[in-house]
Amino acid sequence: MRSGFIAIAGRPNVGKSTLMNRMLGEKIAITSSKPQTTLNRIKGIYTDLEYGGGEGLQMVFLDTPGLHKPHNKLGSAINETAVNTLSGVDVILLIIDGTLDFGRGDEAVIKLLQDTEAPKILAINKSDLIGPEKYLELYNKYEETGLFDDIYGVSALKGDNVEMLRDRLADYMKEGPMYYPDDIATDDPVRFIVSEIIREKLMNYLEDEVPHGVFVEIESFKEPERPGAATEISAVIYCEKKSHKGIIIGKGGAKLKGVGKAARLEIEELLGGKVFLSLFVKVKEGWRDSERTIRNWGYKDE
Ligand SMILES: Nc1nc2c(ncn2[C@@H]2O[C@H](COP(=O)(O)OP(=O)(O)OP(=O)(O)O)[C@@H](O)[C@H]2O)c(=O)[nH]1
Ligand SMILES: [Mg+2]
Repeated sequence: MRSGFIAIAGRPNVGKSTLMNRMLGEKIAITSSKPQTTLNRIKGIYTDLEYGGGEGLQMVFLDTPGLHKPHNKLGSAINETAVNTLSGVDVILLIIDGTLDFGRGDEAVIKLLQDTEAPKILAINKSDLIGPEKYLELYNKYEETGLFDDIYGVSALKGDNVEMLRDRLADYMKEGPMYYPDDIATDDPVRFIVSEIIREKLMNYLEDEVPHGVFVEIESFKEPERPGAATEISAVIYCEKKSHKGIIIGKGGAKLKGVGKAARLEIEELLGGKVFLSLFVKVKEGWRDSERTIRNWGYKDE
């Protein structure tokens, strides 16, 4: 068996989670068009028992929060999670957004990578949106750094070159154990995945500052009492301000209903059965700057 760990790193919103999901062929990490969607380290497991004529392959992907200049304690904590993930892996996959020009944020990421030991591969993502000139410009810029063993242009959204990239990453896997059973794509607990699905819908349906100050806590999770009955889930959505609570609930409760329905449909798919989902909204003033809350809610990498 060949196995190992791959850290997926890069600035916010470049498509890290989309690319991980695409490499796994399954949705594990939530995604949105807004930066700072991923707030924890999310594990995605790819197993191919047929690999190498039956030798077998297991690649453990670690999707990380986007590297950025933090503006609050939550930001610092998630940055730390991302940076910590870069050590101890077999290979680092840096992802950049091909539609953006190289800037100071990218410079900072390169500096950070210079201090890491693992070999590195670069993926220039969103290639579906750019022409060859833009691609070449970025390619040359990153090639110059001498940091990367290989550079690929990919589209996580369309799937272009993604398999090729995954095959290349497999080269870095070493003779080793099968870390996880071959039939699971993540070992994140169901409760966590459910809370993430709800948070994803909030990220998608809300605007401006509101979605970034949202935390979802699963209050209760009751398995169906008999076959065919619904799983009963109740969750609390915490937001940072009273005014945000109103926005989340919406006129006559319409917004929250929409979020609830979209989340329920996806949770039903995940669990393979009916779900009864109740959502409540509470305010926790300025929690993103509370060290204690961030720790309690599992955003601090210990
Ligand atoms: N056109 C296009 N859009 C993409 C591609 N990959 C990702 N996106 C979009 O880019 C946005 C961000 O994707 P995510 O996967 O959430 O990005 P991320 O890097 O995980 O972001 P954070 O978790 O916030 O750090 C989403 O709207 C995706 O649909 C791509 O190859 N092409
Ligand atoms: Mg992400």
